[in-house]
Parts: sequence; structure tokens; C-alpha cells
Amino acid sequence: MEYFKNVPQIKYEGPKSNNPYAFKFYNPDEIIDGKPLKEHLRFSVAYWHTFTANGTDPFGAPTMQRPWDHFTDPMDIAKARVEAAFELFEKLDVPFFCFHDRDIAPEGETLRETNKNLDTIVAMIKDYLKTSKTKVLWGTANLFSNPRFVHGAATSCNADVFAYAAAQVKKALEITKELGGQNYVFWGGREGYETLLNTDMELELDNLARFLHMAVEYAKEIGFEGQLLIEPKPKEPTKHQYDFDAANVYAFLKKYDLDKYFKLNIEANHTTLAGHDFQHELRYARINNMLGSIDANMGDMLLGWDTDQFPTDIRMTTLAMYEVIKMGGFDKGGLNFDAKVRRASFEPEDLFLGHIAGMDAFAKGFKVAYKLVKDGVFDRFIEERYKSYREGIGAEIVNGKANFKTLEEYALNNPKIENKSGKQELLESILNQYLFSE
Ligand code: XLS
Ligand code: CA
Ligand code: CA
Repeated sequence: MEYFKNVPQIKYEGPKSNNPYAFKFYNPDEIIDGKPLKEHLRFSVAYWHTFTANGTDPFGAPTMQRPWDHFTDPMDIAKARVEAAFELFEKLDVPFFCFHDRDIAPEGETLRETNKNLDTIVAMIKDYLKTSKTKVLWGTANLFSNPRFVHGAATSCNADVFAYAAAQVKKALEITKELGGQNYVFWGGREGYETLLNTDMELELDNLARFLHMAVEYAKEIGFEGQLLIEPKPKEPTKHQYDFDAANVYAFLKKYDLDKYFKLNIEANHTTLAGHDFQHELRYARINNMLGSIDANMGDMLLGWDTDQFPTDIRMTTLAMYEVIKMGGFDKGGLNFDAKVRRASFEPEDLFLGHIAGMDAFAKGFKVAYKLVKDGVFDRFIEERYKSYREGIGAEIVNGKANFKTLEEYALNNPKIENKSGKQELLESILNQYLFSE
């Protein structure tokens, strides 16, 4: 059965096309730097937003019209969603998708029944994967929706919940491996707290580390070779999320000796909620060799919550891809559209239009970023700006030959310090030239 009858195969038609069902900037087969664009970008569809979300918000009922709406049995719905998913993947020619355990199959009365539901759907997905060009970028466990996680999962005050969460991640690692997932993500939805008046922060953090060590061990035991990722987010749903931002997660991983096993999955919307630029978080992760994958979306600067919008801001996508190119490209990671169509964009076709908008924005951003890197636009400026560290006293600082005494002597005999302009406005206007010159 065809679920999205009004949507044709999406092809590249170029920036002048008026066809809403065509790519304007994303030509998947365009070779750049010896590799097709699709291999640079490694786009992924987020199963939860595209197939599971129904448009509810704190003020209103579901709005989404979906071609599987006539089913009532949760397992029938789950199966229809899989069929529809592979149709969407094929029509968009998207190389990856990501899922939570609970997106793909409904919970049963018991954990055993839930796992059985999961096995049925996983077998079905596995069958599709045999012939589909689309693969799994990452899997994860939903340790936040069910009321049992009201006090957290690995950081719950209740050890029974810790155990349940462990059983769930064990299974999620198994199915991610079975489906060939290239990464596994930990986003600590409820791993945080509302008030210290009832919270043992030290025990909760130690437990989180214990949990992650167990996950590392189990991944090794079953031969899961995917990259383990942690996804920072500063707030929402809890007031204080333990994985606040890239620096905070890095410090946590270092403290508990976990940094060699994990990398980061940086989500654009979470970076701005943490009071950073998307590029700041990507840079911080990259220079610490921790940038694994990206959740490609954007927030709304006027709203203080996680709006998970499809990314359409080309300046943002350019500066993000700048960091990815500087890293030497993705290894196992990719660009996962952790993005949902707006509640008012409820027609099934909007799912395609959202992805086309995001894929075009990142394709254009990649091309601009590639030119910026190739022309050394910022590199040349930065090299010049820091040249004092390549000779004289600067070289001594960098080479470890200077100390406070030699520096004092230098400063005492160097009465005139000269600084140069940082030229931010010039650089921003050059960036605009690159963004808008074609
Ligand atoms: C929520 C997170 C979540 C993770 C996966 O804000 O973005 O969707 O990506 O659990
Ligand atoms: Ca995310
Ligand atoms: Ca989000």
C-alpha cells in the first residue's frame, strides 16, 4: 500500500525550481572533494517526530493527519508506521533514520510483553533493511515518557527504576546492534532534578556513571561496535539537567573515566537553550575530539524551550558544517533531523516539505562552508591574529620555555603593548559575501 500518494519521488531540480517536492540545493550525487554530497551530509530521519508525534501540546489535542490513522490496535499502527517510514525514506532517498525503542513499538502490560512487541517490529524493520538503501544511524531508549521515570532513570532515587532502565537499555543496545545501528545515543530525559531539598546530587551522578559503565561493558560483551554518544541538554523536562552542555558532559565523562568510550551528539536547539551558539558547542566538542554526531534542527530565539524546528537558517547550517568539515567529516555520525513539523502543519505532505527544507538548508550550508574552508577565509585571518605566539616570547610560552619570572622580565622591558583590531564586522560581511554570492 502507498501511504503518501500525493508525494512523488523527490529529485534535485536546482535553485530555480518552483516544485515544492524537489530539492533546490541538495543534489545527493554532486561530487565535492571526491565524495557525493549525500556521503558528506549523512542525513537521518527521526522516527519519533515523523511517525510517532501526533501534534499534542500542553494546551491541545492531536492535530496530525496521518495515513495510518484508521488503525486502532497499537501493534497495527506500529506496523503501518514501519511501512510508511520506508516509503518516506525511499521517496526522500535519505540514507539513515534514528529511533527510540518506544517509538517503533508500543509498551505492553509488562516488560516481557513490551520486549515481545519490540521483537515483532524489529524483525519487520530488519526485513525492510535487507533491500532498503536506508540504514540506522542510531538507536536509543526512551527513559522519560513512562510515569515510572518521574524521578529519573539512572538517577532515580528508586533502585527498582534504575534496574528497569538498565533492562531497557540492555534491550535497546541489542536491537540497535541487530539493526546495524552505527551509534547509540544516551539523552538523559529525566536525569536531573527540580530541587536540592530532596536530592542527593552526588549519589545520582555516581549512579549515572555506574549505569554508563554497565552500558559500555554490555556493548562490548555483545560486540556492538557503534559509537556511544551522549546528547547534552540544559533544561526541559527537568529544571537542572545533569548533561547541561558539551563542557559539562566532558567534565563528567573525564571524572568517571568514561571519556574514551563516548562522544557527543550535539543538538542545535539544545545549544541555544544552554546560552551558546550551535557553532560554539560543535567547536568545543571538535577540539576535544568529542564530536560524534549532530541533531540537526533549530529553536526559536524568542522562546525558551525546545521547539525542535526543521533547520532553515543557512548562516547556522554553514557555520555548523564548517566545524564538520574542519573535523575531516563525519565518521559514524550524521545529521539527524530531530525536528518536527509545526502543530499547524498537520498534513502528511508537510513531513516531506519539512525534510526537503532541512536537507536543502544543510546542503547549501555545506557548499558555502566548503568554500570558506578551501579559501582559508577565517584561517588566514586567525593565523595572522595569533602570530605573536609563533616567534619571540609567544613561541617560548607555547613551547613551555617561559615561566612567570621570564615573563615578568619581558613585561618590565616591554613598555609599549600594541593590539590590533579584531575586525569582526569585516569578517561578518565577508561571510555574507560567501552566503549570498551565488
Ligand atoms: C529531546 C532529545 C531527544 C533525543 C533522543 O529533547 O532531543 O529527542 O535526541 O532521546
Ligand atoms: Ca535530540
Ligand atoms: Ca530537542
